[in-house]
Formats: sequence, structure tokens, C-alpha cells
Amino acid sequence: MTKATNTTTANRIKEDLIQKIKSRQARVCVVGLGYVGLPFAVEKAKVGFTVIGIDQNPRRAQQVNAGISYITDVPSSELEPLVQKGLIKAVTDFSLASTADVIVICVPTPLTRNQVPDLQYVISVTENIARHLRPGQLISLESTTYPGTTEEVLLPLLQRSGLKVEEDYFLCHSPERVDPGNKRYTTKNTNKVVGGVGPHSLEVAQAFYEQTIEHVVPVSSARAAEMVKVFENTFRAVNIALVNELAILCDKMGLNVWEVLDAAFTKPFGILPFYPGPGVGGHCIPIDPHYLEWKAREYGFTTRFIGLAGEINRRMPEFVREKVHRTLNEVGKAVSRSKILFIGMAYKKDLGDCRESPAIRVAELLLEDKAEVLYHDPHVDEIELNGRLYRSVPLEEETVKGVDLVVITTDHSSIDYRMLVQNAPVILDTRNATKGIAGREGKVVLL
Ligand code: SAJ
Repeated sequence: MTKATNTTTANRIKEDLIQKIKSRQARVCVVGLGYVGLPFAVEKAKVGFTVIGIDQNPRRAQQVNAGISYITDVPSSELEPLVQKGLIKAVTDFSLASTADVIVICVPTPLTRNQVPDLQYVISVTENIARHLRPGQLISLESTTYPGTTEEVLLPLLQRSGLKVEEDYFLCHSPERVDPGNKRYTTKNTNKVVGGVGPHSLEVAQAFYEQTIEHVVPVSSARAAEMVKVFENTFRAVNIALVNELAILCDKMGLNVWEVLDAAFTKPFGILPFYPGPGVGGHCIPIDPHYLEWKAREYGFTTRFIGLAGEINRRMPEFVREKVHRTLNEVGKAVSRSKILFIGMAYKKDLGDCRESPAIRVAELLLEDKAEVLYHDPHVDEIELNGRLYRSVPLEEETVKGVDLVVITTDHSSIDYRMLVQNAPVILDTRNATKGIAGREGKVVLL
């Protein structure tokens, strides 16, 4: 075929796909039905797209097909009717991938044990997609990753199909921006950045995302879109590390870091609120910046802020452990003969997610110091600490009175902090969750 024919064909393929997308006739495949993929699938189905979800976990597929949501931000009452109408179906294999016009990849991008990007899930999914790739498809990578992944890893795998990107199929990166538990900003109203491997891919991707997201932000390439997201999470990691370092310094100087920060954040411009804590959890902030750190080394560049922020944030559980020892010493008790009640095991408030949770790290360190540990977390029924299973205890006055120390590690909204302050012998509050509770003076030690 001559180039001209190719161009004509390519344009027709692109126009046909855009038409299918705009008429909502396009079939959407979401790979990875986690905290990103499931809300995304629901948003697309709500506007009329038929969505096939692919998840390697058969239990997740069963739950989705039964209309049962396992993601806090997706009520089953929203999922179930869409499944009933046949707008969402979950499977565990890729046999239906070729029936999809748009395939969105929302699988995890963790780190290996030695802090190196682990793209095994992205690679295995892309290899499966390549086996089912056909003309007229848009492939979008949403997983957070280093700049270059879409063009350097996905594209060569997809090219194995013999199809040509920008002519037969289209490829983009559109980073997920999900803040788990955020009721104000959802998949629908969070601005979405999109970058294509070429202008045709960008055009198709923009048309797709504009169907359900209020504001789509095009950038010049997939690499730029990848950089946007790792920068966003690096920005958070560095600023959290800054206030964590300040907390350690204020502790040494006998200053109340929470008072200092609250006053600093009264400045109406040029500052953004971040607060110290027992460390940084979740599957994003402790991990994503190291994707950029790793890639920068390829250019002979050391991203010192990222390394330093990670070091400070990872050190916070040790700092809390040391403060527990000091707090108990103040009342003449040794950790090794103390009973400590943890309030919260999840990595952040009002969620049950414990991935990379600093609360777990603190509890395990104190178990190593021979403390007796129990915990209450309304969102976490049971947890493994140093290889042993613990169950959340009911939060009762007798329990609180019966321990030597209460450590607040996650500031869940539903906790009765007043009861804690009234009944606990002493509290180490790493989240300032007892702020404004009468009688906390002399009872509550702040991070
Ligand atoms: N944390 C602090 N101090 C702060 C803010 C957070 O100690 O001032 C801690 C939290 O307790 C938690 C950890 O940092 O343990 C991460 O919290 P997070 O809310 O920054 O991170 P995620 O993983 O729940 O969600 C983030 C998104 N959060 C926000 O933008 C508020 C965003 O960075 C990403 O869209 C998302 O990860 C992602 O998927 O990348």
C-alpha cells in the first residue's frame, strides 16, 4: 500500500474510533480493578459505555459480577445496577481484549526489595494485550511510572503485533489521580492529564477521557504525562518529609510543631498545609518518587530531594518508637513491661488500607522491645504483626484504662477521642487527633 493509502486508512481508523467513543458505542476494557480501575470502570459505565474489567484475582471478578464493591470509594449500590444492566462484567483473562476499542491499564507499579521499579504487572498485561491487539484500538497506561515507560516498554511489546502505532492503533499515558477516601475529588471531577505517543494518539485519548472527566489536560508526549504524575507524588513526599524533619527538630527544641505549623499555615499565600506523622504509607507516596530517582540515574543525575525525603519519612517510625520510650519513662515505666494500645493501623484516616502503613512498623518495633501490643481500628479487623495475627479490640473505657499508654497512629474520624483523653493514663498522639479536646494538657504528648 502506498503511504497515501496508509494515511487515508489511518485517518479512517482514527475517525471511526473517535466516533465510537463519542457515541459511547466503544467497548472499554479496564485491566486491574483496584482503587483506580474499579471507580474508573463505574464512571465509564455510568455514561453508557460497556465495560469489561480484567483482574487476575478471581475473587475480585466474582465480587464485581455479584455487584459487590470492595473499594471504599465505590458503593455497591452504584456498582450493582450497572452489572445488572450488563454495562460492567469482570473476567480474569484476556480473551475478550480484542473486543474492546479502548483498553485502560490500571495495575500496580511497586518497587522491588532494593527500591527498583517493578514493572512485571505492566509488562505481563501489555504482552497479553499485544496478543489480542487489532486495528482501531486505544491503549492507555494509567499506572504511575517513570517517564519513558509507555514509549520504551509498552510500545516495543505492542509493536510485536506487527501493527503500527499512530496508524493502526493508538497509545497514551494518562496518570491516575485518585486520592483514596477523598469525597470532594473523584474520578469524575479530578483534572486528567493525557499524553500520546503521537498527535493521533493524543486526539483519540482526549476524546475518550472527555466523555467522563470535566477537564482533560493534554501535554506534548506520554513521557511528559508520566513526569507530571511522579512529580506530583514527589512534591508530596518532599513536603511531608520537610514537616517530619521539623517535628524532630521541634521535639529537640521543646517546641510544639503543631502550633508552629498551624500558625505558619495562616499565611494566605505561598504555603501549602502538610503535617507530620508516624511515617508515610500507601502504595504511592513511599514508592512513586523512587521511580523518578531510578530513571534519573540513567541520565547521570542524582535526585537528592527524593532520596532525602524517603530517608526522613522512613525514619519516622523509629522516632515514634523512641518517643514512646521517653513518654513511658516520664511516668516511671519501661516499654518491656508496658501494655500499649494503638489507635489505627491503616496508613491514613478513614480507610482500611494498611499497605506500607507506618503504624504497623511502629507496633512491630515496640513488639521487638517486648511491649505488650493491642490495637483498635474500626476499618481494620485483623492484621499481622511480626508474623502473628492480631484482631482489633473494641474501644471500651475498661480497655483504655487498663493499658499503660495509648498511641494514636491513624486519626480516623469515628474514634471517640474525648473518651480516650478521659480514660487513658497517657496518650502519644502522632496525628494531633486530640486537638481541641478538653483536658488533654498533661495527658497527651504530641509528636
Ligand atoms: N501524610 C502525612 N502528612 C501529610 C499528608 C500525608 O504524613 O501532610 C501521610 C499519610 O498519612 C499517608 C501518606 O502520607 O500515610 C500518603 O498520604 P497521601 O494522601 O499523600 O497519599 P495516598 O496514597 O492516599 O493518595 C495519594 C494522593 N493524595 C493526595 O493527593 C492528597 C495523590 O498523591 C495521588 O493521586 C495518589 O496518592 C496516587 O494514587 O498516586
